Amino acid sequence: MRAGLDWRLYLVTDRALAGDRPLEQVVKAAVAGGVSIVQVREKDLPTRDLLTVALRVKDALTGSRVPLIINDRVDVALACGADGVHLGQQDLPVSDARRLLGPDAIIGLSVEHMDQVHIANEWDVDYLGVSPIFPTATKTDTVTAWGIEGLKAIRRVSAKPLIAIGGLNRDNAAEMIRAGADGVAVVSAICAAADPATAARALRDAMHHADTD
Ligand code: TZP
Ligand code: MG
Repeated sequence: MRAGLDWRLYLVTDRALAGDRPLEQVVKAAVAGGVSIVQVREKDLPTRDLLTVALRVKDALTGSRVPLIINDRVDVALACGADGVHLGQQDLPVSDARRLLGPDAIIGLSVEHMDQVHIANEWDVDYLGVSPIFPTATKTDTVTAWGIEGLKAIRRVSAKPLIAIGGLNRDNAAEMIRAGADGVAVVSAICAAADPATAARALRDAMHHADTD
């Protein structure tokens, strides 16, 4: 559990969407634009290659104070010295991840059903990934989308930081904050953007207006 984190703009990587640009370059630009957390999520890579990518991204984050999270893989998080891990419902249980990574690690958990939200209230998990808010072409093996009403319903029963994910961009990010999200996670809105720094800044600005509306 880590205090004082900025949850607001959470980048999830997809090097295929980054095209021929090195992922580290996209990550650096995104951080310059205001991304506050980075998750390495490269589902198709063998372990060794995933570790290499994670180490490169970690390098790109040096000096930024932006935490590095690894999707699914506690072993890779340990091997690269990441700040934490993001778990799905089929990954290692939160309690095992916590035991392996220690009390200071950031542990996130995807929630797809309301019963999972209630159970997570009892767990030592730092944030919930509300997955997905909207259907998205970036991840198609998702369950029923929560929508805005689903996000509001989760906010009513959970005190955990909530990170909304799925189909989010500069046009709907503010609505997530108004519905109770602490932050917004994006893949394509930044990784596929021609200018990731500008894309991140636009997301950040959009959410800033949500606070002051
Ligand atoms: N988990 C739920 S939806 C999603 C993940 C990793 C993909 C979100 O991608 P995009 O491009 O931001 O809609
Ligand atoms: Mg997962």
